[in-house]
Amino acid sequence: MQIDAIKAKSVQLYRDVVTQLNAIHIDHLERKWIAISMIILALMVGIIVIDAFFHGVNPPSKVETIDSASLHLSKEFAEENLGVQVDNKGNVVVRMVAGRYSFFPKHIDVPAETSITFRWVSMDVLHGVHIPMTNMSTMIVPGYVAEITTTFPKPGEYPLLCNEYCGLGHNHMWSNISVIAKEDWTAKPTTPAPATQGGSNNE
Ligand SMILES: [Cu+2]
Repeated sequence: MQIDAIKAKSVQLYRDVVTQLNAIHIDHLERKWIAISMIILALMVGIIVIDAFFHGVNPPSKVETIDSASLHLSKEFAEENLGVQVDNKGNVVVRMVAGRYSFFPKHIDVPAETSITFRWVSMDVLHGVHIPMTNMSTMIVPGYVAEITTTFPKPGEYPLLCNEYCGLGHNHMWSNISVIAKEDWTAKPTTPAPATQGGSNNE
């Protein structure tokens, strides 16, 4: 009985709103523009929803959290684990810490034409990292791990800049990356590896 009453009230309310809207004079052209704006809005929201659910486009951190205050005590981001490492599957992983006003370590060597996974954390405030001439750009939000996988197509020197204002020294916050030809790159193995007799040792 009560549900019927609510239903009847809602229908009446809907009718009232429609009647009132019809009573307002809206110019024909204006009506068209309202429709166009609504279509654009629906398109934008649709793109965001499709990207989020079907293409996996999510915030860069993927909600992997970390305590910024105790990074030096964490296993992964302790000082001795920073920089370039090759894991046991042969993937190149770079771990870097951003802090006012530098990236640590200050300089790294990576191979060209190789997929490299960067893992970033912030020790203090919000930072950003951008490597000009590449598609590498992400925010480094304190408390989260930002992960990006990229490939440098050719050897060279690449600057690495902070692109989120983080304080008075922000414009001095940069590092650089030397991208070395794949065959010349010698990585520090994570586990003692047998001595290699020349040639490529990063496969
Ligand atoms: Cu900055």
